[in-house]
Amino acid sequence: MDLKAYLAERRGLVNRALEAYLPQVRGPAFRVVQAMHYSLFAGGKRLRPILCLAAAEAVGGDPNEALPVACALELIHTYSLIHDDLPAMDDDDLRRGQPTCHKQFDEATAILAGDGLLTEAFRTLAAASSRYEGREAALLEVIDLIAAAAGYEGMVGGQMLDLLAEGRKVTLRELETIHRLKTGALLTAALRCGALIGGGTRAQVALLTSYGEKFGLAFQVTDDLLDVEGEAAEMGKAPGMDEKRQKATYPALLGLEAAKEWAKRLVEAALAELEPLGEKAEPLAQIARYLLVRRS
Ligand code: GRG
Repeated sequence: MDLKAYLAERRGLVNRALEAYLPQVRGPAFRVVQAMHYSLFAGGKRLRPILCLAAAEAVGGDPNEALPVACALELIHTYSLIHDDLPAMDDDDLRRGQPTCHKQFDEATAILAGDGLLTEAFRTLAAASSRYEGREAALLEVIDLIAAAAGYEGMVGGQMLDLLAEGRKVTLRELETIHRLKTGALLTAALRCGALIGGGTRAQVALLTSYGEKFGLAFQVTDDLLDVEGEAAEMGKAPGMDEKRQKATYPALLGLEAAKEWAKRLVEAALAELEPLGEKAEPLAQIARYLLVRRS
């Protein structure tokens, strides 16, 4: 399997669907829609939607069926990046290789663009009900899971813990909790929801959820490693920001080599969860291995 071609094909599928779901830039409040478009189409790997589609595929479902759910996850992810970049949070100037939303527009517009994307995500899910006739219970479960993963028990809670940890020493356990919530919850939801909407059995959904939990942590460890070793041109943002802000990271807490070893062990553990799913889970296996060599 050619992973590069697979990712490019899936990114195209997701981008076309996102274009169709997002409202057109018009109307009296067009500026906020313009800002939503700007951040959504400023690049991005589309990792969460791709994982969602691949999870549906891994349980024998049709990935196209999972597109509305996949797109809702990307809308939420983009909102979180816009808000994370605001002066009140990380105060970043560059994201996905372009000026951040508040730099391109202004702070108030960026806040509203994030709010607009979050709201649109749930509208996209609600509008998908006609597509899932006879499977409304699965769709409701998906909506509940995504809300929990994005909200105070997930990403929003993780962001709060991260802000509260600034300027003090955190333990490895605390760091893991922050990342499990801040980044891991939405990644895990992508896999779980893809498996549910793909018609997976409870056992298959559980396997993909476990894969997601390990993948989520491995993703964060490799994100921390990229901040130390990555190149700005490839990452679309400046490296070295974690150290500058004295943020707790895996390389800072464990050392560079031990952090790399930890990422490898997490990827191996994620791969083990896929074994019972066989060939259909090959894309997910390759995406997990790719974490260890990613440059952005
Ligand atoms: C503001 C509610 C709120 C939450 C923000 C996700 C998040 C929480 C902040 C992002 C901060 C950050 C850089 C975390 C590291 C891991 C991460 C989420 C990286 C960005 O995700 P990618 O690499 O980005 O999938 P692209 O641009 O490819 O979509």
